[in-house]
Amino acid sequence: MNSFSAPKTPIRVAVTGAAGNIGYALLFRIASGHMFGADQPVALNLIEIEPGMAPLKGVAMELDDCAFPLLTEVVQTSDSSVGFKDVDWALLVGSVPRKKGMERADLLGINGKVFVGQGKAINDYAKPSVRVLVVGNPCNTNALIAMKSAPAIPNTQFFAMTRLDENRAKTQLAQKAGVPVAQVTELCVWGNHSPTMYPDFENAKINRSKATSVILDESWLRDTFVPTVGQRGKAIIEARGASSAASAANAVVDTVRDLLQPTRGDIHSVCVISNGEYGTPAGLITSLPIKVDGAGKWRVVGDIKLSDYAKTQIAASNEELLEERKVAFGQLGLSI
Ligand code: NAX
Repeated sequence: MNSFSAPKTPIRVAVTGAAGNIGYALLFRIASGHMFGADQPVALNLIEIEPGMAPLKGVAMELDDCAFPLLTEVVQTSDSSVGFKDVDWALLVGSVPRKKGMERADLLGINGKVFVGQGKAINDYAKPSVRVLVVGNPCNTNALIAMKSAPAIPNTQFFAMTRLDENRAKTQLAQKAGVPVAQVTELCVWGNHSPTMYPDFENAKINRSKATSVILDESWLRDTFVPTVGQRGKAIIEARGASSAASAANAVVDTVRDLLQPTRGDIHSVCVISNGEYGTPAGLITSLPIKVDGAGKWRVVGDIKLSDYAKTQIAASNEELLEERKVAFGQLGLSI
């Protein structure tokens, strides 16, 4: 007897900033099945601003030339109403970088406008079940602005990325302890994706034991590890002459994949809407420890014990997010 299974419907993924550095490292991994699985077809909606359309054409040609069996369609557009049409996922990677002479407040306002527009387009054209992951910086506040601009989409479907920070932190601990990185688990990065983020080494595990019982040098943990993780992006720029791209794209793949499958034996750092968990200000999109259940629903892990030191670090990072929100919302005329 023959058994036939119907071909799966493609997952449609919008990627903004698709011709940029992260886009170039990300698209090929989505199209080859690393994000959604080896039997899941995907369609890509690549979104760029006008100056990015010519290089985007080249990227699309390279996607063609890979002959990916899972890739069913590639849309190239600078029109958000086309780019976000019927998408299941919106990966918002593109944003305007800070230029010489630009104040932080200017950057928040400029990017804020972009994310208002993209949020509205997602609201109007994407599937109601769309999930939105913001990578473009300042990613927490950009995600919050997109969420506010998309009232028809549940707040729980908006995320910003701190997985790169989690991955960086895990490797730092693994190298210090001299163990393979897979042995480092339960390491949550809390707060803002900025140098103020707090990688919680006190609750992290190394080979299922407390990391602090394996790495006994507390001053290294506080004074070297924490700032090294916070400043890693800067260190990459100094070494490479360009910002993290492949590792950022890898973290996008990790984030989406781990939001789609039940979490086993670990927790993950994702910036999600806060309901006041662990004293974080409700209504912010801030990095929290999450797990996904068998039905694909995420929740904030509720039983983590934070020391006074950790609480102070997390509060300072969230204070920065409150300030970002105040400045950006003020400029955009959004209400909290
Ligand atoms: P690039 O400057 O290489 O690429 C950005 C691309 O976005 C460009 O092609 C540009 O034309 C496009 N773009 C700008 N505005 C757009 C808009 N309104 N709509 C669509 N496309 C638009 O930057 P890249 O290295 O790819 O980094 C992208 C963003 O990721 C930056 O904001 C960067 O700061 C941020 N990062 C975030 C990380 C995180 O962990 N959350 C880590 C890596 C990275 O620093």
